[in-house]
Amino acid sequence: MLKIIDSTPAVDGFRMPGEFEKHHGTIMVWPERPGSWIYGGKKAKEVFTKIATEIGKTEKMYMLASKKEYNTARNMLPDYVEVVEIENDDSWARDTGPTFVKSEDGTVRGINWTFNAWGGEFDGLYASWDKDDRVAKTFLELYDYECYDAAPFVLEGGSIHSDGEGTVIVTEACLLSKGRNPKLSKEAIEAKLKEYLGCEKVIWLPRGIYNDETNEHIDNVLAFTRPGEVVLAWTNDKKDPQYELSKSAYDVLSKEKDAKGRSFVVRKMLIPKKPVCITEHEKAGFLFEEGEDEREVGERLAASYVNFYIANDIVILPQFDDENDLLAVKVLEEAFPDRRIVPIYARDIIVGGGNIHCITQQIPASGK
Ligand code: KQY
Repeated sequence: MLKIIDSTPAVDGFRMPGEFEKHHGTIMVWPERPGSWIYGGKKAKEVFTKIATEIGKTEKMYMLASKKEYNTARNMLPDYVEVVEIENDDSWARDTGPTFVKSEDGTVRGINWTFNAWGGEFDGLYASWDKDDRVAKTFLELYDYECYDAAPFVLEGGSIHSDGEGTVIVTEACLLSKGRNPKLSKEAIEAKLKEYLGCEKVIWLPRGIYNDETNEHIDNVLAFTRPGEVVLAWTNDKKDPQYELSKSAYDVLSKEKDAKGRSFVVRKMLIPKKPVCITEHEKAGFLFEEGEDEREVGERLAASYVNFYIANDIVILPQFDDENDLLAVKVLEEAFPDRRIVPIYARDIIVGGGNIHCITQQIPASGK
């Protein structure tokens, strides 16, 4: 039975570690939804397999799959990936999986947030999300993690980044959007983040990545590479709609200090030079349900190299077959001198609306 802790992480001395801290493992969810993964998800399944295979070499890898897809996942994935049967509506483990917190003595617990498909009745992306909303608790129960239940507070893991040392960064565009917690003020939302993530300071960037259907999650525009150091999605093209969005983030970061009083080292990471847009062939491969947000030919996707995932020893970086691909590799090589950068072609993920960080969720290692 799932053990719900009747308290909050802050009161109990728990905090959300940085993603760059040691992991026990990673959770992913096998791609299946026809409104996200085109042509039966053939290519998506291949790229998810590639990512899980890489991560599984360096930490425990859990792949959640529906009963219907269990055998396909089992047959495609290496033996060292644990395939777990859990029903779901889609594959965004960052948003539907638990967020983990850790105490000084090394105990790890999970948080369950309410998930409403990025905006519920207001501007959510699909009409029914009840299976996704159960994923976090089901995983915590199966693997015996104690749970802080933050429901009915609505939040996705992609909308927060923690440095593990008291600072969390979010975007106003997402956390203050009408489809999340419209009855809560900015101050009340910030208080919730402090209570559940055990942080002392929340930094609000105004915006995220242009046309990001999550209402501009932080994890597509900015990531911590270590405490005090971030990478920021950037363009030098003043005519690009991303320019003002990135500039507003840069202006905040240039003036702000983190919870420990440090100014930020900001590494700019150019977005793909050529906008990544839906093709006719891609559009024809989707099967949308009633009430689901549909893609259009020519629609610009929120493609950003910042949506990378830090695993033990490696960083998995999305690539778009673009002239800026290699620049992104170089930025990460500088930011992570002790990790191997693993570039993976990720067009087959971004057509679903997110990227490598959005489909992964880290579980911190227990112990000191
Ligand atoms: O970016 C994410 N964290 C999720 C993207 C969801 C897209 C749904 N089509």
